[in-house]
Amino acid sequence: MAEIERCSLSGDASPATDLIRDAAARQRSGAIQRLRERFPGWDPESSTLNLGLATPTLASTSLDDGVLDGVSSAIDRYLATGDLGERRATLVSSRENRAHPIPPSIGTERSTPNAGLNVDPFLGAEELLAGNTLNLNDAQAHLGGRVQDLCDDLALAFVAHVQMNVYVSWGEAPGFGAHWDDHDVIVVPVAGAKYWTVDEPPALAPIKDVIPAGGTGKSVWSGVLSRGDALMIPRGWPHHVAGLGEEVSVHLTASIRRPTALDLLVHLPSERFEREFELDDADLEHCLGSWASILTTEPRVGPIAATTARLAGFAGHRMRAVMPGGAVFLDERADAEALEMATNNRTVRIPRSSAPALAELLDGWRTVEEISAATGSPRDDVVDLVERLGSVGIVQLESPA
Ligand SMILES: O=C(O)CCC(=O)C(=O)O
Repeated sequence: MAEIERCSLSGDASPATDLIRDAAARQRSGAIQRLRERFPGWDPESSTLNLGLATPTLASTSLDDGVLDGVSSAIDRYLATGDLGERRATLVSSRENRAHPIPPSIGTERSTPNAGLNVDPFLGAEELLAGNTLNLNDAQAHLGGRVQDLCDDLALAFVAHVQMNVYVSWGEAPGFGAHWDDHDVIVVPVAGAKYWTVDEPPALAPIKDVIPAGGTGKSVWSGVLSRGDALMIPRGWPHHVAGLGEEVSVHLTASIRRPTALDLLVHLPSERFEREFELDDADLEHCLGSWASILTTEPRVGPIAATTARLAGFAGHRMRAVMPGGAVFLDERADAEALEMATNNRTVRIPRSSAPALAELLDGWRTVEEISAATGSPRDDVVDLVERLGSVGIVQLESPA
């Protein structure tokens, strides 16, 4: 997105921006509540408030809600049939504890002109049995709607970029060895068990390439994780993993990338660096808003479903709007008729009279008819709003059964 002028989180104190801001805050609270239910024993709210220095937390996952059902076979199918680019999938060598692109020796490229690289199942199995680890990054779109829901809730709760990474290994595979990540991590085992050790962090809020990458040897937690457990490892806490016994082990890692001060400063307009450098509240609000406005979630439906829904005037379709960055307003572009928001890395103009309808869409799944009845907005205005929000990628749609 081109550099945008001033972002505001509070809006212009009009009824329209107040309504949207409050609905976005409720959307975030709803996500925090759902996370509490999915991970009993973990308090996402206190985690979202700290700067990544809370201690690791062991929680459980409520498996009966089906989040992990079918995930193992979805991973397998993706490895064998997906188009695995260099950063999408890696092979972590047990000798070097380092990730490499999938080597041509285990990749299959079908003989069609546009074929992409996949992992050959039998040759991949040989690598696993030799103690190497297969890793898939940013895999959430392939793991089913429940995993995507989890990613969306984490993104909303933490106001952060969230992606789901996958690790598959066999036996005593050592994976990456001791290392720390510059993002928060939630480990969710899917199959098999692994022994995890977490160390004290090497420094307060360590920065990559400044603080050494390995462990500190001062273990604060260790134990076996298997399906039904979840381990929250804050940014900067070194961890290492060892497989157990003769079984295939699969775990998901939600990586939650909250902004550091450096990430935020990147959003400061360049002319602010030319004057005597002193940040005021408006600068900070702009940096936070601009960071939040580039957060995205994965689309749920493609152009076929969107076209079908539009042709039907959305009749009977349930939909909701998801703004992972919350409400970010561009007050300088607003006028008496409309306000402008920055979301999902784009900007969208919204008639002020549509603010109640947007609040409904942020509050949960609704049909156009329900929104129209609840807000008194004419049906055509609600459809116009859905089209506007859809064109910036924040509408999730469910087709009628
Ligand atoms: O299993 C591995 O190889 C490393 C896993 C890891 O570090 C993680 O999930 O964050």
